[in-house]
Amino acid sequence: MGSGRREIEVMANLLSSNDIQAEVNRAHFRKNNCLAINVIGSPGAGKTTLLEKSLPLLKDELHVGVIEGDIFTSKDADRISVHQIPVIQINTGGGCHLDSKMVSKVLPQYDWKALNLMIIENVGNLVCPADFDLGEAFKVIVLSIVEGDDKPSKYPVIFRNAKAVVLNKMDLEKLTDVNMETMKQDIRAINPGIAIFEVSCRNGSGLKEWTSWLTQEVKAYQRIN
Ligand SMILES: Nc1nc2c(ncn2[C@@H]2O[C@H](COP(=O)(O)OP(=O)(O)OP(=O)(O)O)[C@@H](O)[C@H]2O)c(=O)[nH]1
Ligand SMILES: [Mg+2]
Repeated sequence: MGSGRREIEVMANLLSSNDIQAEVNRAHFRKNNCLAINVIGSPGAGKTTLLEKSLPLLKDELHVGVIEGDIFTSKDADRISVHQIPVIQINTGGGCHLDSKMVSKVLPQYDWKALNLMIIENVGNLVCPADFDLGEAFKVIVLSIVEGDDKPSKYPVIFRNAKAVVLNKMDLEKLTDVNMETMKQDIRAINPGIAIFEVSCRNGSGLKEWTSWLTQEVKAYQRIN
């Protein structure tokens, strides 16, 4: 009982120190007029692929930087660097999520005058990253439809806290028993205002809608900033 209480206190302190640094990061993004988004999803949902496919569509109007979060390896940063944009890999060395201090350490390495969108790909995980504010303007979920239509109701916290969800791998719909209406209804029951995009990174469907929405979000952020 006693040790249980101590564990709860430790977790609360960890979160509050994370929140303090997150506000510092948020002020940094605001000062530099750069919209920062925190992209969250299970391992293999297609987060890096979505970035790879979105960057060519975003590049005409926006100047994009990327922070890649992974437990080990720089594989995702290597994939993004092909697009000739600034990208830094953070390895958590075992941690299942990025935190605001890890993000703050890499911020000085970017040329902020040259950026208006910072995309942070979190460690593949649909649970832990939901609790850690990085200082982003908002969270985006990438959920591959093959994970199953029950996932939004089983993992509601992240859906409650996100501004948009990309339902990826739509090209595989016919090969699965996923019920798209159930999935979307469950998402809207958790978060009625969330923007939902049905995308296939494989055949390109839905990518234009997603990137146009994101471009508008950057413009809206810069207007009110
Ligand atoms: N069929 C299909 N496969 C896809 C699609 N998007 C991504 N994939 C594949 O899914 C696999 C995982 O994609 P990644 O982009 O590496 O996934 P991720 O979410 O970044 O994974 P982690 O960074 O390890 O968490 C790759 O083999 C992709 O080619 C899609 O729309 N359709
Ligand atoms: Mg990835």
